Amino acid sequence: MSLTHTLSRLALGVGLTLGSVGLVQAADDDVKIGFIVKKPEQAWFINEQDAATKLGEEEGFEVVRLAGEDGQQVLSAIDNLNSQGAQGFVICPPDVRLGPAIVNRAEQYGMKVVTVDDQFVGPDGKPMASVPHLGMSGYKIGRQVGNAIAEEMKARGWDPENVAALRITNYELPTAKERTDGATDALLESGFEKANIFDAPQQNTDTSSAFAAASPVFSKHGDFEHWVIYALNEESVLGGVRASEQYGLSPDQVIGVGINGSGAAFAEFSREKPTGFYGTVAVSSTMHGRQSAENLYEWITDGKKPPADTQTTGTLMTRDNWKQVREDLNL
Ligand code: FCA
Repeated sequence: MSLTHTLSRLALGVGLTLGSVGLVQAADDDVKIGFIVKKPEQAWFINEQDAATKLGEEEGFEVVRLAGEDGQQVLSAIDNLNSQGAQGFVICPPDVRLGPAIVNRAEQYGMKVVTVDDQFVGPDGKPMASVPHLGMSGYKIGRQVGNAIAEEMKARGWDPENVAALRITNYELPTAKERTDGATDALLESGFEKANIFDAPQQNTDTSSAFAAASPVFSKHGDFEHWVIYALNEESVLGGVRASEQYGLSPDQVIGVGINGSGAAFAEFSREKPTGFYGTVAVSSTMHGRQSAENLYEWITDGKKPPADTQTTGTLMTRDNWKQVREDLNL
């Protein structure tokens, strides 16, 4: 072997070694994940994205915050992430039935996907167990809502005969159905009149869609003296409460209990006078954001696939204890 040949092999060897060290470092430094949410303007999702971003800063990875308000926007968000070199993303999808399409696109790019809050549904109508998920234990939290309403009805001495329920529903979203089913079951067990429950199906999971769904229900059943209001989240319950006010009901005629414990509830509890929004079952969006991002990061860096389904719990938050609960849940 000639000297020059040997030297160039050596140089190549050194180059390769240095090159691979460089690569390893680059891989560590360059972890980038997306965090795509269906409602980027809602406090719950802002907090989740904030918490994930903060975790990334602490652990040295980058979080790209993106909106995915419909299927088209989600797919372009994934394309965008791929062109930025992201290795995966956390997503709360705008429609759970987009799951297979989202997984397909991610697989094309070799990206890892985990869901938060709303779990993908497969073509068979069942949850897509292959995609790691972290979300609320919907039925249990729903039961907490129903129990809180039942207790407050008792405290106010309401006669179930004169109490109607405005149940704002979203049956296309399984977690929403679990939550309102849980609340309904707990209410019925407490002695609520089944015939007094009226449905207001909402198109979406926000305040305006709930308001639109709720208004006609009040006009149609105006003969009830007292109302309770529940839904999949506090944004929707707030839509119902606003509709009750517009219809002319006073706060002492209404008990609305939501779910989330985000800025929407804090703003309501901070009003000088109580409204028909009595409380909300608070869940830590901070924990949802951090944990889902952490799970994905570990999957990318250590190859450790996150648990298939992690379910979180909630705490009742009212005007009386909201500041304390907020602190306890790190919100
Ligand atoms: C759904 C709801 C959100 C929040 C989340 C955990 O996505 O739309 O408001 O409750 O579940």
